[in-house]
Amino acid sequence: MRRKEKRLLQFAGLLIAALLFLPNVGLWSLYRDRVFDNSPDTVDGPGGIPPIQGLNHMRKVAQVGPDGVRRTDWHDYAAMRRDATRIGNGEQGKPFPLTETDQVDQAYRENGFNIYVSDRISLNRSLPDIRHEKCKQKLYAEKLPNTSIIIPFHNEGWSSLLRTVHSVLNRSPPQLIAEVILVDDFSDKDHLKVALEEYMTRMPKVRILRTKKREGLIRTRLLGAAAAKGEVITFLDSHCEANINWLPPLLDRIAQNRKTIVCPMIDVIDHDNFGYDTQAGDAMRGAFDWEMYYKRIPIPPEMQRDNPSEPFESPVMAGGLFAVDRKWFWELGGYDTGLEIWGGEQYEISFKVWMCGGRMEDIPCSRVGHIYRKYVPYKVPGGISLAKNLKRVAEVWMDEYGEYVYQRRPEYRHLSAGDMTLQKELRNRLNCKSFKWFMSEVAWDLPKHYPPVEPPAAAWGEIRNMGSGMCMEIKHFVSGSPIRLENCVKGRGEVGWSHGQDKSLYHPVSNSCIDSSPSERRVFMNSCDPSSLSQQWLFERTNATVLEHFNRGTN
Ligand code: LR7
Ligand code: MN
Repeated sequence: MRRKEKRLLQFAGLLIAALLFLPNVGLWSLYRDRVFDNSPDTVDGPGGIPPIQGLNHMRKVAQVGPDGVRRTDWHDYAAMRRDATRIGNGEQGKPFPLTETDQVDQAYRENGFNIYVSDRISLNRSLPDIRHEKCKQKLYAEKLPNTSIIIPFHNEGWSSLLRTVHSVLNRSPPQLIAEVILVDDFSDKDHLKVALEEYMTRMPKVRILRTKKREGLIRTRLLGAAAAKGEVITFLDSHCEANINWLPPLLDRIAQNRKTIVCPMIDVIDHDNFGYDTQAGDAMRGAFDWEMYYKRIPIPPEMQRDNPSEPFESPVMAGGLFAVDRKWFWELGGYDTGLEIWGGEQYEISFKVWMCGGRMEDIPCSRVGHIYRKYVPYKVPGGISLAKNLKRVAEVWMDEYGEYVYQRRPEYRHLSAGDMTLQKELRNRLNCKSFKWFMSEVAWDLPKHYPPVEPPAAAWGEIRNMGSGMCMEIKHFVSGSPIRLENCVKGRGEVGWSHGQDKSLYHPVSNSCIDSSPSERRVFMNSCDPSSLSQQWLFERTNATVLEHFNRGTN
């Protein structure tokens, strides 16, 4: 064969291969249409796929960046065109027109959102592309890690669960999805048994795992993570909808730094009408108040973000939707398995990734909708409290800042939260930084919104030794006086002390304070000097409840 002919043949071969295997053009795209577009209520656009203004010939060419990384346009324009033509209930993320009869209590009872409406919207419904304009131009590394998608569920509605899975498969490059793992947390609803398994036989990438008893969302996620094979694990709630090109921006950040945990923008799917929209204020930092409620705070101007499409650091995640390098997740110890049913795990993973050498970001170009429910529909087994989870997190991670939490939630102080040895060991082993560091370097803007309140921190009266029953008193009412033990006599000036807000141990009668000389290992009385650290004392623990009773004289 002559050289020229050989070239021609090679070229033709390549062309055929491309037609066959490229995700957006060849047979594969037809196959995908067939597999995923068969939900019973699918509404197809009229007669084929007309070109949409601005969506054709948009693919940007791959570029090699200054770092030598080849970046490409990951958009699936064919799918976007198909989506843009869809009309029908809830399409383009539009609210479903509700009549009063649609809003009966029964519709909300089992799921906390209107399941009647959900059932009448296609499992493949289209969503509005509400990303920042700049997101539409962005290129991401050509070589990205693949991911296992892990979706825990407990008694989730049929259409809301399936729409989660459909949206993920419809809107992710297939080569980036290693698998989708549905983890059933001991649901008792019929539709989640055989029917679900049968349905999923048509989706070869979907696996179903089940817990053997009700574990709660934290250990359920762990079960999925332990079975995952992807390089990255991506957690989603069981009532989500992934939006256009949501996945590459997440994986790209992990590819750049495997210790970065990334969260998409979480959009709101209305629990009444299923309209799709941003959260109020859209991009914000994740934070908490001192009662440990999750809060969102505005991105401070000091962060100088001139490009709102760029990732930004967030102190705390919302909890349910994030991607993490699989090995890094396990290096961080996964989650504390002592966390029960619901809540607290978002703080645990956030504090520990920041304090133990990683970081966390929100990614404006990645958007996923979540149904924010009207109320929690499922039962929480008796004896289980969110308080215990929060206390574990505070005890292991929050150091002296735990005190602020106990100030606001005195009932946590003496709550027993189980054994935390393993968690504390992990923190030591990973050589994690202090919570003070976290507050000053990561969540530095949080106190402006939720100022921690210094404990009214006080104890006063006699200081009685529990062995001898005797009291601490000063020998002379003069500076330099030693401190000694003497029988306690109520009202005798020598034995009255107060441990004030300023952390001094004050003796009001002599108007002097306990001072210390660390070099001589000696304590003695001295005139009070509020600026002197040698006069400040901190109880390891104080009991706000007891103090409060004492203050009010209720004992
Ligand atoms: O016992 C349970 N077993 C489970 O498997 C209880 C729940 N689950 C599943 C459930 O089906 C769902 O898929 O776990 C997932 C999360 O439970 P939800 O949807 O009841 O939680 P939520 O959306 O009310 O609450 C948020 O905070 C939780 C705290 O533990 C979790 O981190 C959720 O994932 C989290 N959701 C989000 O971050 C989405 C944005 C909402 C916010 C803020
Ligand atoms: Mn949820």
